[in-house]
Amino acid sequence: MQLYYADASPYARKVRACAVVLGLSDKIEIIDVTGTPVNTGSMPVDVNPLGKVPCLVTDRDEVIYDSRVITAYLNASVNGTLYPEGQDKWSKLTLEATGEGMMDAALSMVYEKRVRPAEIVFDDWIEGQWTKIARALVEIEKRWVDDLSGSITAAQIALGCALGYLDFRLDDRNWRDGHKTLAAWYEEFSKTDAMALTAPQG
Ligand code: GSH
Repeated sequence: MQLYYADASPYARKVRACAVVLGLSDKIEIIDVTGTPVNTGSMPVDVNPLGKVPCLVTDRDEVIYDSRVITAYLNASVNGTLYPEGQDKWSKLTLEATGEGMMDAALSMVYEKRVRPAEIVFDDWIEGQWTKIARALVEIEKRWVDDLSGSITAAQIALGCALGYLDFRLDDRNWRDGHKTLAAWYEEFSKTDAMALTAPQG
């Protein structure tokens, strides 16, 4: 399989981290690409019309994109346990969506500063996106602490990669302030192979 990948992308990291847990790393060739919506660079526009990473080309030449679809595919391909069935299945999927929503908000903040010309940067937009992340941090500590223990799930990986991206691109926001429980979890979770082997190099 081939995975179109960008080192800084938290979504791409999520796929790779899931592959580590599933024992699939050796089966995936990483193709590093770069680009943005305004300069597509080497992004995989020929295989993904959205021009985004991650994007997986399977051994059967099927193209699969959107990180959640890819992680579900990889998990199914080896009967993995990243998506446990059970009463709290929907809650776990919602935690995964929350992690991804944090990535969406953070990436939107980063694009606003790095891609948009300085004279038309919209500060209220940036703050609005940060508010989403701030609310999510509060909610995760209220609702999902129990889901953060036990064997690794796609939801935990999504959250870990979202927090890792905050450290990588938005560390001045000090997300740990007021979130000791989450900070302590992340400290330990960062040491797992899934996270340690996929940390952005910068
Ligand atoms: N929902 C998508 C997923 O989960 O895979 C989001 C992927 C995404 O936005 N990736 C960014 C990207 O490819 C990199 S972090 N940006 C280029 C673009 O939007 O044109």
